[in-house]
Amino acid sequence: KDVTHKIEYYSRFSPSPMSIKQFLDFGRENACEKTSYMFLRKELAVRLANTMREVTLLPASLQSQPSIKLVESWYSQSFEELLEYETRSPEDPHTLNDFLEILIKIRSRHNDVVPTMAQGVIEYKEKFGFDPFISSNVQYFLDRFYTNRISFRMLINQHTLLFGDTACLAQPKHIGSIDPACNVAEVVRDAYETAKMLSKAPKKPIQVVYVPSHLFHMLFELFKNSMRATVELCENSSEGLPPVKATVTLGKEDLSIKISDKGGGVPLRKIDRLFNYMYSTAPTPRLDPSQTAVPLAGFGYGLPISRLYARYFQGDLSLYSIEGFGTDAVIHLKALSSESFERLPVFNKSAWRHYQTGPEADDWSNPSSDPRDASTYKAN
Ligand code: W6P
Repeated sequence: KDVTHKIEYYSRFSPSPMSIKQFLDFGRENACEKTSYMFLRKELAVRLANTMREVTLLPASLQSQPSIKLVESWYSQSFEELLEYETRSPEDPHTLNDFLEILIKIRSRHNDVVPTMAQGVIEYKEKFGFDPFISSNVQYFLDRFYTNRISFRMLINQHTLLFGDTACLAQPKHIGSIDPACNVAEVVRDAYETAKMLSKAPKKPIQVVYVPSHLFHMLFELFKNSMRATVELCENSSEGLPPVKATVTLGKEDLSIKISDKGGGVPLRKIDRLFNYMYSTAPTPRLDPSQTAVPLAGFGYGLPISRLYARYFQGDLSLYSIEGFGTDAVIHLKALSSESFERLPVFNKSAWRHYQTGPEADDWSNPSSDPRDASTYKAN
């Protein structure tokens, strides 16, 4: 009952929030273990007591679940252990080391608080079912309870990392658990790689019998085009560039590679021109000798020749563009080497005819022709 009185006493103090800057400034030069001890023995008790009082406000049907009771007992035990330091002087030669040890013990006692609370909620639901009123109480309570736990562990971690034996061993540039120059992209990559390892989908590499230099030629061309479109669309935008994404898929017949950009796309009418040798050479300012540097992508012969590489072994290269949005470029290759015969030009009658007649006469209506009004037609 003395403990209950102490919980009441400490719960009347409000927790003192610390800024990251304060954590940093305190931990940086000549961090004082005694100061940290004096602050923590009170602050940790205050934060524990505040949350323990809140547990007592939960509906009895929840509080009485065995797992919730178990968590409560951990909190009481830790609170009592902290109280032993109320009167211990920081000058006592054992105080600081004992305190360090008890913090580590408390931290590991509370390791499984989250799954155990979750178990308590399961126990409640098994007995009483789902109740929206209780659910909103639980939501409110657990948000606050877990926030308290995060803060409690933050304080313990700072103290143990700054003043423990293995201090400044792991990350010399860190201040406790704080990295003053936390590289966000690095953490993103690390999290991605770790998640990928965990979800061990049997991702064996997609393989094919092919000529890598041909594949590189096509992909390099498509990436250059996508990047140019993206950069040109977004050069005056304050936001970052939308990513160019690549998808590789192996089916029974085809190995397909899609390169997607959000570079604004090309109107359908102009897509054929991208593969047209004459069209794509026309406006190049060749007379300027100072322009020796190769442009990123000039829509030169890159695309038509890339398509030839794809078709050479019975594949293809297609563009699917959405004007105002972006472009998907797809390379289709034969998945089976037994299907990827060379596709070769043959000189024959059909070829000969191509040089005689030129483009095929159009047998579809043309919107720009004169309207074939009956009266005018007769007059001509
Ligand atoms: C574009 C134009 C283009 C050609 C080829 C590949 C991708 C893209 N994106 O905007």
